[in-house]
Amino acid sequence: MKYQFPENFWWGSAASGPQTEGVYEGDGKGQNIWDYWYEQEPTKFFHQVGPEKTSRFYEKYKEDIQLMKETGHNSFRTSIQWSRLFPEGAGEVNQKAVDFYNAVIDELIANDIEPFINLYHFDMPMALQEKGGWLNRETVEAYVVFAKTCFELFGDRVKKWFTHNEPVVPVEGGYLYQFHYPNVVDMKKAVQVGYHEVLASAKAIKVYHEMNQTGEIGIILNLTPSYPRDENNPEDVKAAAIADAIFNRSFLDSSVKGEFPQDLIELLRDIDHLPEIETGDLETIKENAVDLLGVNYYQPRRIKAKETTTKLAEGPMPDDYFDNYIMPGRKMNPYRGWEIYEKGIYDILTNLRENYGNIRCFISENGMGVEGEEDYINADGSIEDDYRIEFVKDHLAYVHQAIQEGSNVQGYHMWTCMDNWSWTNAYKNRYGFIAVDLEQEGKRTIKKSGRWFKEMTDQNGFNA
Ligand code: BGP
Repeated sequence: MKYQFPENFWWGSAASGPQTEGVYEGDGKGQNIWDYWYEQEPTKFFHQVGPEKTSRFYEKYKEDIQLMKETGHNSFRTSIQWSRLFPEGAGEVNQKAVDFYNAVIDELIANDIEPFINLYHFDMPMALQEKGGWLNRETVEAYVVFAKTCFELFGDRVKKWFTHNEPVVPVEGGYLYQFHYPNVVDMKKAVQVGYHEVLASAKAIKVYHEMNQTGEIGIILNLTPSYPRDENNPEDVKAAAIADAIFNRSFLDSSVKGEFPQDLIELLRDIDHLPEIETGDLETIKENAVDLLGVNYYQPRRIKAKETTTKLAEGPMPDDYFDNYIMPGRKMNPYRGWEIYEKGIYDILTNLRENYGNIRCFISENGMGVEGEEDYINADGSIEDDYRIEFVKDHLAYVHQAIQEGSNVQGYHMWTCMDNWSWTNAYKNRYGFIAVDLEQEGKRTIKKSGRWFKEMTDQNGFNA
């Protein structure tokens, strides 16, 4: 069967500033929470590898952009590091950062690769974190200044902007499950942090539109479809709906419909965890929905009604309402421990079509990582990552089906192009279709999947 995609489909990959740039303390960059946390607790990081050891995009961006071209990109997403542009989070702009991002944007455009720029990818400047980070409402205002500065500096050439990548992750990681700084467990704080992220996003969208910019602005969400263990068991169905409200609809409804889901509001009210909201906030959120939605998809969430009695924390936690469940017999990613469920991507796109006004969207991350070293390297140095090609094909087949049925999908970006540093997982999972050899000054080698991606994008589709 031939899977042919619409004309002008966006093909490419996604990355982020903190995971690729390097020069983490050079050229005027300020400290962010990752730099700080690594300094304080290096053992939290896989093999104790911290944010200083990236793929060095700061120096190698020209070479990398050529490789993007060679692997068939017509678009590429990265983020502007807040602490590079504003070393203190607010105040003086770092001119070296302006020069660097100008150079990257110009180089992409010169190579016919459209820059997609995200503003926040988990990288709170430490000067703001010291005052509470997203917990402090002042951070919302600092973020709006950061966003406005980016639109002013780069908006003449950047026409696709995103306010956040996966805003639920700093909430889960920093305030519930301890894989981001500040590494606390407190659901009330988690709710306030998430609320401020939503408000910051709406305010940035408002500014963008008021500036009469000529592009589009959206948000990137990791939508994790929540399936009940047994669709005929009302308790499982109810538990799955709660997980969906907390982890998906919290950000999806507020970004696309401009309002928070009623069941989530009721749940939070019952435990006295509603966030502090100021007059006018809800109107701002209502009036500033996104133009465009990025969907990151890696894995589904399987849910069953609560059976365990163990409590993860003294106060309320999302896990008080459901248990996660591993469905027997399912295909798993042996490297990451995640279920591989290709149809999940189709279910998300169908849901967006049926319940979210068929919002203009694209797949902004999808991919598979290998844990540990790349032991699939042949003696001659070639890298045969057929499993990655299969993974992408299987997901693209479902994206294709959704498009056939009317979903408004504009593109597909893989996570990621170059193997890169990934937060506390460092280089545990190598997702790139281009290998990066850290022992050899970051030498790049296109993997089999990178060559396949080029062929596929040249034909705007593939046979399977
Ligand atoms: C996404 C993030 C990326 C990247 C990716 C892989 O959630 O947007 O920043 O980290 O996941 O993550 P990991 O290496 O933890 O599997």
